[in-house]
Amino acid sequence: MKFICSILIFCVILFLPACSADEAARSTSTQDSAENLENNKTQQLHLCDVDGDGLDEIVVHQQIDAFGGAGQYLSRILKVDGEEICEIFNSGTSSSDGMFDTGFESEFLNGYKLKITNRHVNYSITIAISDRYADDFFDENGKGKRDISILCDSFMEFTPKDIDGDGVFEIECLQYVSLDGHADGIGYAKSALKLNTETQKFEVIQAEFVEDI
Ligand SMILES: [Ca+2]
Ligand SMILES: [Ca+2]
Repeated sequence: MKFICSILIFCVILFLPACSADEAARSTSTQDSAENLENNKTQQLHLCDVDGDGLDEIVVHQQIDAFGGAGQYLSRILKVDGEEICEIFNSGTSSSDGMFDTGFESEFLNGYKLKITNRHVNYSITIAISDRYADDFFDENGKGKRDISILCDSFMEFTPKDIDGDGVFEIECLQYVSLDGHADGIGYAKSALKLNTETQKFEVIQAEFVEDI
């Protein structure tokens, strides 16, 4: 399967225009395999420089399952080094629980409220939780009765963008957010990832929770 994916990636790359670091990311969406056509899954491919060496990396965003919240996705960044292809990011293996952790956390507040923060950046928002979830998560006085934190799904969007205009691309991400299961959706977590070239790890540099997109 990996071999087939590599062939597909390079076939698509062959038809992309030549590029330079100060252009917008070259992007394409493919639905060209029989399996993907059958399941209506989308693969997105972007070429852009995420590590600042002037050469493009390959950003691959694939839907791997249509079920569960907004679907399940795998996002990868590949670096071409001579004849070698090195994977420098994989959303499915970047943390111990098998999914990249963008650092969103939450706590219930009195009065049917939920406070959402982010470990990596100074961000906080307090939202009202609808009556729909009142009985499950709050007692009769509106006080949170369960010690849970929000669930952030895999990246439903994983899009390169040069946020600060320095020619090196960051990645804008979007995750479906729920309280205790996919049926308890409350909104979306937006974040931006940037490669730390010293640690060679991607770090969250922006974070925001939105109730609608
Ligand atoms: Ca590069
Ligand atoms: Ca940048």
